[in-house]
Amino acid sequence: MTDTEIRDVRGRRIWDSRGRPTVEVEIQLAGGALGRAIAPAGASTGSGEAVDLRDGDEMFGGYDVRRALRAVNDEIDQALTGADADDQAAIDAALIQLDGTPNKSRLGGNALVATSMAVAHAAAAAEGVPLWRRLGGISAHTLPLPEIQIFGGGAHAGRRVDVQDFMVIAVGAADYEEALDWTARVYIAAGKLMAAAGALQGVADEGGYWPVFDTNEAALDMMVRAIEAAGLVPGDQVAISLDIAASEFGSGGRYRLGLEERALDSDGLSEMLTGWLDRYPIVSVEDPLGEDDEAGLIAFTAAAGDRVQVIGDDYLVTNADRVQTAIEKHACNAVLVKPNQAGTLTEARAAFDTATVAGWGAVISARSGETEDVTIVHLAVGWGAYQLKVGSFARSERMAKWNEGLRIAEAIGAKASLPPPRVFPWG
Ligand code: 2PG
Ligand code: MG
Repeated sequence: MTDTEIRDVRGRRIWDSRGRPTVEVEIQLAGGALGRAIAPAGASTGSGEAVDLRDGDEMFGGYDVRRALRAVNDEIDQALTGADADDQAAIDAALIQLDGTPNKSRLGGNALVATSMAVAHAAAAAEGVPLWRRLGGISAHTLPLPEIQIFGGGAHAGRRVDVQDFMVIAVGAADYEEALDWTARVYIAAGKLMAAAGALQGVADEGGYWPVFDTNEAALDMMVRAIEAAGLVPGDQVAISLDIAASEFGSGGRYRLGLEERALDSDGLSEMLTGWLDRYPIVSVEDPLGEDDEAGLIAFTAAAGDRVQVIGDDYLVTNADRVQTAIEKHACNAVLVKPNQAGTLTEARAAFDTATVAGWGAVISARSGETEDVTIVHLAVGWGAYQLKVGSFARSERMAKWNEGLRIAEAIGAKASLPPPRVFPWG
């Protein structure tokens, strides 16, 4: 028996940032080490994602997770007890095989991802190091560039505006700490400008201001004003990043902007977005077209991929095979990596590696339903990911992650650095 042999797998029901039940898993190792992780939950999910197992009955709008917890405490506990937590790949392969479905629907992507991440934490604890250090080794020193939401829209704000995330990236910041300082200044400035306009109405699901705007583009104007009001230079110091989440307002190449009462075809939406690229300091656009509109994604990437990062989220769903296909088809030039879209850390890592080996960008990302779990920050540093997306600069389920990055930067010390500027060569 080794110290890293799994002694016990325990699931418990806890609550996420939307007040919905979610799965927490604790892994106890023979040597006494403990690992714990919590499953997040998306709202604008891609159809190819690993599926959360929800009870679907009258409790909590069908969102209860008693069945997923039973899976953890019965089948998963039995299968993993005695296995070696040191071998993440073998653990994840066992979880995938035990579930037996292509989309993790039998045991639940929520049960699987919480287990997979808890195993990683337990193995790190057994080694006596934080997870980022276990994954990245002693040479890990790169902090991810934060992508931080200022206005939340789409499915996270009752579709008040169509575009889902209006974010900033502090492209000119000298280090991680300064990137957060600058973002805090922009966030505060945006709140003051919204208040002055009589448009401050609280925040959306990820902590960005509620988007009280007449058009989607008006939010972009406000972003630029907020960056300037914070005393920063739009584009040079702080750039704009968007998640259009187009699958939420269109399918089959037909899109409907509810706010502006406009219908667009794929070319029309592409043209609208490239027009924004001409007029605003935008460095990154996620899901510009719907997940089923591959031709549209290819056309957009051909038109704009040399001056902006084009991220696939709903379209790629953290799946290495899909990333490989998209690389061959030039359908994007970056991937969003959400561990719970894949269901296990090994699969998420494969999607990340497939992208980065091809020279693509890769953004490790939280979900709109989150908790105090900070695993993704450790993955970003440990895997050497250049970017991290966590929602806004408010609400503790978001701040827990940004703050964990500060602790990791401090632990790395003088060698801690942001990625080289070539992340956004067009910035
Ligand atoms: C996204 C995420 C995070 P959700 O679309 O990128 O903003 O949203 O977790 O609801 O899928
Ligand atoms: Mg997205």
